[in-house]
Amino acid sequence: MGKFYITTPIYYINSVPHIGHAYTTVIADALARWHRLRGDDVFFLTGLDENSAKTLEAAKERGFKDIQAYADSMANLWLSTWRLLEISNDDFIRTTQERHRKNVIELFERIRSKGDIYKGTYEGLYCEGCEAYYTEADLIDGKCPLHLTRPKWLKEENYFFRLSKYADALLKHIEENPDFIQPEARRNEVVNFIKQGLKDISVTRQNQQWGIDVPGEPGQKIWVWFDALINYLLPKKYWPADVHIIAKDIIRFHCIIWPSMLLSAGLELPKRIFAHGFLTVEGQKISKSLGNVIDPAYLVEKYSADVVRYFLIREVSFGQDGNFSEASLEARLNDELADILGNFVHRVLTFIRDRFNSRVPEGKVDRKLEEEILQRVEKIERLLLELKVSQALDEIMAIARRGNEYFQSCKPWEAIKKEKEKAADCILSCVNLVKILCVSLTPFMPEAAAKLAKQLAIEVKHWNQAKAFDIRPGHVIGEPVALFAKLKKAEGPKEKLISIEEFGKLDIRIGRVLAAERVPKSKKLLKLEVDLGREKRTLVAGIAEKYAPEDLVGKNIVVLANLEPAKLMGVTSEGMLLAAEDEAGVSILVTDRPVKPGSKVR
Ligand code: ME8
Repeated sequence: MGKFYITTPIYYINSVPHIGHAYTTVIADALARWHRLRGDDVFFLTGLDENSAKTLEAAKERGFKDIQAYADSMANLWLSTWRLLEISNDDFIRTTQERHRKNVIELFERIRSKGDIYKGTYEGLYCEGCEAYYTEADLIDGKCPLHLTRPKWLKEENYFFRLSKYADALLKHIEENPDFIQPEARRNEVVNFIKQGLKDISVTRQNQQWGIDVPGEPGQKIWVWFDALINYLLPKKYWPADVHIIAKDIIRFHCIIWPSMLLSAGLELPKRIFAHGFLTVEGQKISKSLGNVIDPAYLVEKYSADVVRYFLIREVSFGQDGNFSEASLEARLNDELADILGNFVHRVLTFIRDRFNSRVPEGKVDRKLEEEILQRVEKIERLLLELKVSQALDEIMAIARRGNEYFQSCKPWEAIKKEKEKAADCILSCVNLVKILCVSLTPFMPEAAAKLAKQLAIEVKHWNQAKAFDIRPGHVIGEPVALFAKLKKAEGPKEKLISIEEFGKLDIRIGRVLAAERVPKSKKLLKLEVDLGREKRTLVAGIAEKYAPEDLVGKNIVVLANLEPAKLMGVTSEGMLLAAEDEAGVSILVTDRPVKPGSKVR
């Protein structure tokens, strides 16, 4: 088998990972795992782009004096997110590492020695978000199309890279290698852009404090994109990359600048660059300011890594734009993973356990079904070679769907009563389908597939195991367990909401604390005497770890006044003080002016 070197972009560390990053990384991971399963010599590289001016800004914003310490903490966060998502990268590159700096300098010097780097003055519109110069024609209403901000006018003495020199060679390469840039729409976009003419680009920056120094000229830093792209050269023995997976936002850097740098340096070009679409969240662009950045770790904790991986790969046809919503994730979990896949597998395995004493029965395989399924597996293989991951997963699910239909049509639970052989034939074919599902799902949902392999009492070692009905009569299976728990259907909004009348049942009032003391022998409880307007009440509140009694006297607090009295450590509490709680502990609710005691809260 061959070598397979796959990469993701290296992500900026000014922000935390979100599902857009998870999308690219999960897809690259599934492909890497699939190639490993085929026996290929795989190298899967992901990492972080740390030398950006954005890193410096973000570190300062968060009060870090030591920028590297900030970068280290972000690297931990990104790495732990990838571990949670079962990402199986072979290395994790950080551009602040010395091994990367060395590679950058080496390539810079190599390109310089070819006469393709020269000194000049640059003046132009600069987008700080992209860290790139733009021409008027690139802008929409004078703004960067990606960041929707107005670029600044910048004039600097820089080093330039002779990008213009490579336009023809690049066009020729794209023409001769139709797979080089995918999908086709992106390829056309790149071709049109090159045909408009390429200008030389400045590849160093003046007056920056963070980044890689141009050798011998500490006043100049190497431009972050020139630096970042070189990360891909890290595993030298695996170069050229078989595929760079990126999204459409960074195609010009990857499909124009990067190949030109490589042409200049006399290195091979990557074999393929696949630019997928952009995900929105609930229909909106993912952005910090919109507050819709979903932490993949949260989703993993709630639904498991496999479910998140499945959803990300399955939801959007790879290459197209798509949308993320928790409701559609839950629908796919219930309707596909639990009802189709989980159901089929569980029915077959429990049938073997209950009716055949966990032993695969003697019988005849349905040759027609076998042929149909093996053709599907071939199709899956073809799709994966073409990077059509969502379609491949769809095809795998079609096998599960077919399995359910088959099981349903031969009704082994009835056949077993009169025609035991017919039931045995059906089950022998079905258990082979379960095995094929197990093998083919391994790259996509590694945990669920491992669980299933255990139930089948098989070891998944090679993709070829998906290409045969080789579970034979007599094979003893393990204990069946449900693979995916179905979520209870979320209650309709009417049932979840309460009416204003229901809210009105709560008698919430302002109380003024007259006296406070610790409840003896309790670390948590304080006893408060509270003026509620017409009456005085005793309240017991679990806030002693955060508040000293003297902090509270005179404060206007919020009290649920019509709560049944309750005895706490021997003291009767006649109502409840309201407080909020987060990781830092409790925080009592108070009014922002001395409202009259007894006032109602609505
Ligand atoms: O561009 N939908 O880093 P970055 C889908 N450091 N994918 C998304 C996405 C979304 N809404 N948002 C981000 C950089 N991505 C540079 C790369 S490489 C030499 C340097 C994914 O942190 C997608 O893969 O902005 C996109 O290309 C990448 O994150 C951009 O990551």
